Formats: sequence, structure tokens, C-alpha cells
Amino acid sequence: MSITNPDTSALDADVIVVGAGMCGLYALKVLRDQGHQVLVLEKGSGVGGTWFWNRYPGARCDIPSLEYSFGFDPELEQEWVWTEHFASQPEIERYLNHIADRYDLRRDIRVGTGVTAMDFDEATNTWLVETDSGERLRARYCVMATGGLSAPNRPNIPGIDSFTGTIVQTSLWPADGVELEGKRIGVIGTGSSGVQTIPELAKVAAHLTVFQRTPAFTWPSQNKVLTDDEQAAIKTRYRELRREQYESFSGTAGTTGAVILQFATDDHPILESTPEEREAALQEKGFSACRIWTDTAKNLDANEMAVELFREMIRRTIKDPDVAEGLSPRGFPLGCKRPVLDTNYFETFNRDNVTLVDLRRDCIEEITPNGIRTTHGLIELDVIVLATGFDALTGALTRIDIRGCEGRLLRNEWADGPHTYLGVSVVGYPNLFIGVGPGSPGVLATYPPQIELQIGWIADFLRYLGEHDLTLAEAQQSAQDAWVEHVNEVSIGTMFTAASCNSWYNGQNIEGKPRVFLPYVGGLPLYTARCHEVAADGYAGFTLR
Ligand code: N01
Repeated sequence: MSITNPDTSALDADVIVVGAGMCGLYALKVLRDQGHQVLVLEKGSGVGGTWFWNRYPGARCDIPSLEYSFGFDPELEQEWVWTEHFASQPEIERYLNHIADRYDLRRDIRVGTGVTAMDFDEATNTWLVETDSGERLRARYCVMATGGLSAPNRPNIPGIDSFTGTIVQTSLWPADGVELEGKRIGVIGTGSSGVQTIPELAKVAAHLTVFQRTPAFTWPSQNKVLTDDEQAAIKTRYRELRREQYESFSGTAGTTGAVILQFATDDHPILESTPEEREAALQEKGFSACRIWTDTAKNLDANEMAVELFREMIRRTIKDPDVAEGLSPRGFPLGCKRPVLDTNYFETFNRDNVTLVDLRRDCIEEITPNGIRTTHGLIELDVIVLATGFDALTGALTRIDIRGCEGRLLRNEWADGPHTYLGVSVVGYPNLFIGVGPGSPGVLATYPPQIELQIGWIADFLRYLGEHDLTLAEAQQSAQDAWVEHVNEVSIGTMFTAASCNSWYNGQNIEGKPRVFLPYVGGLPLYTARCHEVAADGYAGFTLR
């Protein structure tokens, strides 16, 4: 895109925010309150981001609803009623629409407007943002609220476009639904999305075939309806709960006991346990028996012993031993992939109308007009559901042509992995801020509290720039290099970076993506403290002009 209009007298906004999911809505609210003229551009036809797009049957959050919500307004906290411990997609979408209405946000949001390109104009220190309708908009600052899990991964399977039935991606599920009743349905993928939708699809399908490349580590969510008393008990101590969230490693206060991202902390090594102790753990904890030991987070032998308890639970749950073996994770450690919470996932494979195709023994050769052909033959299908995940953390940014100083292109500069300062800023891209981006805790911490901390920090930064008559902020190379090194350093020795671990956390779900652990695993408190130190030090590590 060439810059045709360097006239800054007519800025379209002080700040353009890209995306109207949780992060974009909060950015609009807080920046507008601060007096900025803000314009939000959103590709979807409504607000909600992840919770707008992922409408597949069974879509549900795996963080307790009372925690997976904003804490910036105590009145909002008190008035909103969550009906379940783990909220469903429609309920979260309603909540985000309520926020858009309650704070009169819609007047500054343009829905149905995708951003295709962004150019930094060095003559005026402004960004020119091009939309999919060809319109060009200019702003001093941009906040990328494009989401970590928002660039769908459509698998490159031969013949995929030849299928004559319905083919649908979980993350692009049509708002008016998909005809599923009595159909022969195939699902490809058994990550969080697949695991959530499989039990729901099985209930309505004539037959459901699950094409599984890697078995999931998944635990029963024990979701339940929230009673008025349970809700009131939390609402009376909401300030304390929020403080616990901000101060916890992953932004969770553990109101359900389901703190799924952490291992046990009591001194309880599985390597020193007896068979009787392990059996007692299975009897008492079921699938969670593998998560109570202290040595599994860093020791691969201990981890494998714990995984064996998980496999044993699968054997005890699944009637057919072959299917049980097919569903059993092997060859990669517990804790390397994002854990999943489910509702009757394993039990679903005991149904007569469900078949597992274990792609470790049987490969997908092609998709034909009538179904999916594997090495063992053609499986005829009416509907194919792609639960194949995302080009995580970087995809939403690299799919936009973002050009910084001297025409540099972000996609090219991140070809060997993302380089950021604090996950929010990139050398050569002044005045561009990333919400919950790579190099920040991002997907490892509960989004709403993390967004409040991070977008709040960005808003403070913009206020500081205004108060000091500054119009440019750019990360410095040395600060960025040190941060990237720190992000890498803290990931070493965790299961996330085990050699046998391929996941979207390290880009290995996408062909050609470099193997780099993308989020910051130092925890939310350490991250926040570092951001505050930088601010207190006059935004150390940034060049300000
Ligand atoms: O995506 P995934 P997801 N042929 O990448 C398989 C969040 N989330 O949408 O593991 C065959 O985890 C792939 O196999 P493999 C949450 O953070 C949260 O399910 O690469 N299979 C894998 O099984 C989550 O972690 C919620 O070998 C192919 C699956 O597709 C993240 O989003 C709900 C394939 C993709 O799993 C992503 O979850 C939903 C191919 N060509 C999502 N390509 C909750 O809050 C990919 N696969 C609960």
C-alpha cells in the first residue's frame, strides 16, 4: 500500500483498535474514558471475537465463569448473572454484547470491516490502516486486539475442496447453524474444540467418525448450574477474588478447584509412590490421579508414570480395548499441550454410533466428493467438521500486511519466530501495541484479568505520551533482545519445550512454522511487575520522541 495522503490534520482516530473481542472492547472502553477518539475495526458481523466465531455445538469456556469476566466495574460484576460454572459460548457472547451496550461502545465499532494492511508513515508518525473494502484510515496509534487463537488452520488435505457435502470449521461455525440431525458426520481433530463438540455431535448424528492424529489429555469438567447462593458467595468477595487472580500465575483464583494449568505443589513425588498409593489415587481422583504429584512437571520419568495412570483410567472407562488404546496419549508428556476439560468425552466412544479412526495407524489419504479416504478405505460422510485449530498467537498478525519503518514487513521479520518487547511492542513498528500477543502470558493466563492489566498498561503509556507531548514510542533493539531471551529462558525445562512436544504453543501444528515457544511462561505476576517497572522507569527500553 502506498501512502497517498500524508495530511495528518484529519486523523480518523487517535487510536485504531483492530478486533472487537474481549481485548478490543476493553481497549475501546478504557481509551475512550481517557479522552482518546477510538475506532474499532472488526471483521465479524458482531462483537465477541472468539465467542462470536466459535459457535460449534458444545463450545464452552474452561475457566470458571465468575473468573472469566471483567473486574473493572463492580456494578457490572454484581448485575451479570452467570448460569453455569463454565459458561457456554452463547452466554459469553451475550455478556460481551451486554458490555458493548452498557458502555455505549457500538458507536465506535465498525463491524464487517477486516483489516488487510497497515503502513507506518514515518513523515507523520501515524499509521495508515487499509480495510477489506479498500478504505484507508489514519490514526496515531494502533492496538492489535486480534486474538491469539483467531487465525483458523484449514488443513491442506488433498481433495478438501472436492467434498460435495457440508464442510465446516469449528472456528468459523455459521450463525444459523449446520444441519446435523441424522447425518453421517466426520470430525478431524481432537484438541479442545474437537473434544467439546464430539459428545454433542454424537447425540444427533446417524454416525460419527472421529479422525484423531493425537489423543487428548482431557479431564471431566464437572460443570454444573451455579446456584444463587454459590454466586452470591463469590460476589460478596469479588474484590478479593480479583486480587487473587491478578496475583496468581495463570490469572485464576481456583473457584472450582479446576486450576487446570498447574501441577500439584505439595511434596508428593510419584517416583517414590507405591502401587497401592497410585491405585488409591485412581480410586479417589479418577482421571485427575495423574495431576496430584509434584515431580511430573519437570521430570520426564515421573511424567510418564503419571501418564500411565491417565491411560489406566481410559482402559477402565472404554469398553473396547482397541479403542481405549487408540485414545491413549503416548510419546509426549502430560502438560506439554493445552489441557482440555470435557463433558462425557471418553464415554462417547462407548456409543454404537461412534467410531474412532486412529491416524497413528491409519492415515488420511484424501477427501473425496463423498467422504474421507484413509489407508483402510473410504468412509462416506455427509458433513465434515474441521476441529483443526489455529495458527496461534502470530497468525492473526502475520496474515495482515503490517509494514513498519523503511517498509519492513512483520511477516518476514517474524519468519524465525516472533520478536517483541514485553509482548506488546516490536522494534521498527512504532506506536503499534499488541494485546495479549506472543511474548506475553497470553494463552497461559485467564484473558479478562490479563487484558485489564495489559491494556491498562498500554492506556497509561498513551496517557504518558500525551502528557509529555510525545508522538512516537518504539521498542529498542537491546530491550527487545533481552526480553526475547528471557521468554526463551523461562520456558526451558518445562514440559512445554520437551523435545517430544509438538503443539500450537510452539508452532508445530502449522507446516513450516518455526519451533519457538510463543507465550511467556514466567506467570502473570512476574510479567505485570516487569511492565510496571518499565513504566516507573519512564518507559525504559522505549525510544520516545
Ligand atoms: O485446536 P488444537 P483447538 N489431520 O490445535 C488436529 C482454545 N480453546 O481448536 O495434535 C489430522 O488444540 C490436531 O492434531 P495434532 C484452547 O486454548 C479453548 O481444538 O496437531 N488432524 C489436533 O488434534 C485450545 O488449546 C476452548 O496432532 C489434524 C486438532 O486438530 C486452543 O483453543 C475451546 C490436522 C487441533 O487441536 C486450540 O484448540 C476450544 C490434520 N491435517 C479452543 N491438523 C475452551 O475454552 C490438525 N489436526 C474449552
